[in-house]
Amino acid sequence: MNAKENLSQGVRAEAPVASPEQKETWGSDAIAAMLRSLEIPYLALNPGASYRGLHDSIVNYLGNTRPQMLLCLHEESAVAIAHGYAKVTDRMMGAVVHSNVGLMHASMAIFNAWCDRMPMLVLGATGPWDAAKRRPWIDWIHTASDQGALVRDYTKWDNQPASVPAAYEALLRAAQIANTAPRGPTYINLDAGLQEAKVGELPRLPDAKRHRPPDPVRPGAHLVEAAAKLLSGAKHPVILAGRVSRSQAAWKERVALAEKLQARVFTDIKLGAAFPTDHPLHAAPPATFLPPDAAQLLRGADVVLALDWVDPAGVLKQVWGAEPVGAKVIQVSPDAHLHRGWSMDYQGLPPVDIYMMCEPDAVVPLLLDAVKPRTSAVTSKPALPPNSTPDVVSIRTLAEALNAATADMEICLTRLPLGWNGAYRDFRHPLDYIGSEGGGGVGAGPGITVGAALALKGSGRLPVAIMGDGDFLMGNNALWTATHYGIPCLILLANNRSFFNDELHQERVAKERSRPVENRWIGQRISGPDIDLAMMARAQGAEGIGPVTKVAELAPAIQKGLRMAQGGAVCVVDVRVAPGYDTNVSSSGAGQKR
Ligand SMILES: Cc1ncc(C[n+]2csc(CCOP(=O)(O)OP(=O)(O)O)c2C)c(N)n1
Ligand SMILES: [Mg+2]
Repeated sequence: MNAKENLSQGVRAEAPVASPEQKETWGSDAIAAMLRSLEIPYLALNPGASYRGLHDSIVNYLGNTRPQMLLCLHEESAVAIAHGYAKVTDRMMGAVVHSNVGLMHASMAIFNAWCDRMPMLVLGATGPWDAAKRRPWIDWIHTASDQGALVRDYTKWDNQPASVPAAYEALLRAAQIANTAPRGPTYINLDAGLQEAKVGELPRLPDAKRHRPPDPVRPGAHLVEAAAKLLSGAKHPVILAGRVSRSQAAWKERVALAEKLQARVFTDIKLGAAFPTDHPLHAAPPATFLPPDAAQLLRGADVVLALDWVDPAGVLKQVWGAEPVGAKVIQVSPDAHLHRGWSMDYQGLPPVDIYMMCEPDAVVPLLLDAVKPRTSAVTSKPALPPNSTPDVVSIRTLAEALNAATADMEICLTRLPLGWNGAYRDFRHPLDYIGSEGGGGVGAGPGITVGAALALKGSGRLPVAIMGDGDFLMGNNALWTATHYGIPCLILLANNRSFFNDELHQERVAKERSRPVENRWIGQRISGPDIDLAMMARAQGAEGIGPVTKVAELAPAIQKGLRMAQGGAVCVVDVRVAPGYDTNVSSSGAGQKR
């Protein structure tokens, strides 16, 4: 499917009655017109008086279309929805949040999008900057000097324009910067005074086409040549396939490059699918941390091509420890363009022999042309051992039931729980899986799922999330936005009734200190009472199935959920899984946390 074409599919509209013809326009009308010129398809928002001017302009000046508003019950959902939308389409939509308080609610989701390098336009507002125009009390508490400072360390750019022409330019620049790799959120703070000022005739709009993001940067020919030489002469080349687009053409080029080089390919469960996991060259199931056998395999590499891998230094350290890295490293990543001082999400500094500060999608075709084919017999990889407890409802039995039920269906996994083992299901298409939230902020799952489902609506590919109960409980009010606007999706809850990841941490600490491991559940378990998660879904107009407690109930429940979602419903299945992980989600050693 082409998610870009899907914009025309639309979602349920909230159509305003027509406004009378008016000569007069207001500042916020001009801002709304600029948003339309920028082809922002949707604005996910939670309302507030600080942007009542813009709100009116979207409804009454633009007729609530292009962009269309999507009402959200929490700012964190609004931003997570924009995040999920970008993950599927590689395109930006908007989120609007109210003054300082809305921005505070939004901040974790903005951080997630930042770490995930996903573009979005976050619009905010402030009580009139002109103190003489402020209403008593409320406009004062909702006005902050330098509001952008709240999110400056995890946005690419922010601005508070003081006039309509300045707002035009700010929006153009924000869109251009957000959509230039490495992509990320930008924030524009719209002064209530500016929004509500009469501006007479609409000030002439600049031509958005003349402010588009630049073409992808290509590496110098000498770098391509040098990299191709290294790769072609390698005995054991390895590709670390990291942040890449959802383009199917780029996917095919990566496969062709790996095949031409007979290179082993690693992928990362934190990121969207980057390479077919059932391909003989795919080295090991995608994981949060490299499993020991995969690290062993990587140790045999003499040339490593890192395609915007999230943490190349970390992986190399895992493999070579304190020794010098034994392979030549070709780094393909524009990421350092946004490395700054506050957040360490830039990870360790990898040793690099050839550095192309470009996006993988721009480099892979050049390398594909330049490398010489290698022949090499690739050994087969170990299969997952059979499920030793098929009679227990676990994440694995859930995965097996889902796989059986979707054998002939195109689905998009929009969320995976922490305990997921990358071998549970193969990815064969860039939209088979869109990756994690990026910033480790729990609660992103529901919003990202709804945003992804918005982008996938009408595409024939069904959004399916498998989600922890903790993640669901923190962000589940995003469901209402999905039911309200008719955005179908299926959420399967891997409900272990616990913030279980952290039970494991308490267990590690207890062992380290020779204290009772039995106490690991205290302050972690979400039971007594058990929360009826299916009812939380039904309360928001979604279908709620479960709790499913027996293996025999699992397949019918999943089939029913799939049918309902295919029929247009938002459906949640509460699957009570046994606590336990089949994968390493915390790396090793003391001081590790997630
Ligand atoms: C906003 C936020 N709060 C707390 C954490 C710490 N944390 C990491 S995983 C986790 C548990 C998530 O629970 P759930 O989604 O049910 O998955 P489970 O651990 O049970 O597999 C918590 C609380 C976090 N990463 N983000
Ligand atoms: Mg849990």
